[in-house]
This record gives sequence, C-alpha cells and structure tokens, in this order.
Amino acid sequence: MYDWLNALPKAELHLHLEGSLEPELLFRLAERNKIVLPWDNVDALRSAYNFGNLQEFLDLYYAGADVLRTEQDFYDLTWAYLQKCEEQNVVHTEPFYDPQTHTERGIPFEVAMRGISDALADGRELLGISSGLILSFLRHLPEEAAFKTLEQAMPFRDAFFAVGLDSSEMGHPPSKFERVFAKARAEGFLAVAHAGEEGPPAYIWEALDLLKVSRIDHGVRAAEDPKLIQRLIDEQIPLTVCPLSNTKLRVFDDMSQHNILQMLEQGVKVTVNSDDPAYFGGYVTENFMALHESLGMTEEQARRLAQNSLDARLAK
Ligand code: ES4
Ligand code: ZN
Repeated sequence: MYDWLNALPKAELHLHLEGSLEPELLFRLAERNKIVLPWDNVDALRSAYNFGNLQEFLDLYYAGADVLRTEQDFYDLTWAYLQKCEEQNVVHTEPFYDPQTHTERGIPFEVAMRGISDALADGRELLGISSGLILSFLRHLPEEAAFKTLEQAMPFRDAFFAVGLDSSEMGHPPSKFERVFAKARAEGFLAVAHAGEEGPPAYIWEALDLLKVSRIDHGVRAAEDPKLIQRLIDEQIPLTVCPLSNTKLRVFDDMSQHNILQMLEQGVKVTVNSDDPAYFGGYVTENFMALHESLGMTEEQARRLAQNSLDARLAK
C-alpha cells in the first residue's frame, strides 16, 4: 500500500518550510554557521520531539529555525523539501514560510525570500514541480507587525501569491488580522488561514467572513458545528488537514479518533498534508499511510483525497 500511495500524483497545500528542517540538516547548518546547539547530537534533538500541545511544538520550531542564517541555508532547506516532493509524487506544492520568524532575529527580509524563491524556481525548472509561496503572518504578534511584514514583501510581490496566518491560535482569533488581510487582498493576494486546529469553530467562521479566505488550514474542529460543516460542503471550501500533526500535537488522542474520513464521506473537500514533516514523523505519503493503517482508508478514498488536493490548488 505504501508504494501505491506514494505513486499517486498529489498536491501539498499545507507545509511550513521551517517545519521541513530535518535534524541532520539542522546540525549541518549549525556547524556551517558556527552555532553551538543545546542538543548533543541528532538523536538527542529527535528525542525532544514530544509535544503536549501546539505551543510546546512551536517553542522548538522557532529554536530550530535559528540555524537558518544565509540565503544558501534557505535554499538548501527548500531544495531538500522539493526532493522529498519528487520522491513522493507531489507534483504541486504551496508552502508557507514565516518571514517574522527570521526578521525578528535580525535576518534581513530578502535573505529568506531570495533563498526560498530561487529553490522553488529551480524546482519548477529541474524537477517539474509547480509551486506557489504563501507568506504567513505570526498571529501571536500584533497586527501592526503583520502590516510591516506585508510592506517589506511588496518589492517581492511576484514571489508569492497568497498570505496566511499561523502560530499560536488560542487567544489570537482571525478578527485580530482583519485589516491587514483586507490590505493584502486589495493588493491582489489570495488568503488562507490556520483555523480550528486548537481554536473553536467560531475562528473558522471568522476566517471565512472577516479574512475572506479561499481555504482553511486544519479546520478539524468544524466537525463540532453542523451549520459550519454544511457551509463548507455547500461552498466546497477546502480544508488542508494534517493527520500526523494532529496526533503529535494532541488535537486527537489517537489516529483512530481522527475525523478526516468522516468529513470526506460527508462531502467536505478535505486534503491530506504534512504540516511540519521533520517534527511530526513523516511527509505526505506517511500521512496517507497512517490513515490507511488506523482508519482503514481504502484506495478509492485515497484517490478522492489526492484528487481533492489537485482541485484545491490556488497557485497557477
Ligand atoms: C504550525 Cl501545526 C502549526 N500550527 C500553527 N502554526 C504553525 N507553524 C508551524 N506549524
Ligand atoms: Zn500548519
């Protein structure tokens, strides 16, 4: 089954580039940049990948991202991910990156932007993988900081096609970013947002009605609100679901509890994605495989999920 799932052509629509930083590359970049790490070796770092919730993961994710310093580092990170895409028949990807994770620690905006864009361009040319970059705002920071980030991005406006919203969800509802999303949409960008990962269904309503998103990232808590589920079905709003992420971050206690196949059968446009594959134990094929092993996902369901991912592409 693994090989069959791996061979399915698919799109990945929810992937944080910083979350694809494998411990081996993290140690190599630390050495290259002469950074002393708080972990003795790759195994010690990997054994720290045990999370009780989203925040515990984010603390490690931001610490890990500190080894990314030069344009080459961002290129190498992105290129390693694209090679995984090639291996797993991901023919199209719409990755996120968080500019503020880097500008906040003194890395000039253009360093990350250039390294990532160059690698995505090479991915198109050399690997035939189409892509579109999503510039994601950190929701635990003020809206004013998101405005500044959008302004810094404008000289690179052709390098990304959408804005997103990620980081700590609870206490940072989409409404906090209504103005900056309006500005981004007025500039011609599409919008997506993480909502209903840890946060309540109300945050999904806000993402749709206030941020006017074209897609919801995660959205698994929509299942608690029948009216919301009906709207997602009626408007065929895609959800970018990340099964291994949801179990690693204890959104569901066990994969056998995951609701993705129930939503699929209800007619919700759900897709399968890896989120932060270096931290959560697998890339997109491993996520499909987990659904097969724990939920009995059939080949027919896998085909529909893969087709949904191709249908839910937003970047040309
Ligand atoms: C994230 Cl899983 C998840 N949720 C919210 N923000 C994130 N940033 C990276 N991974
Ligand atoms: Zn995410």
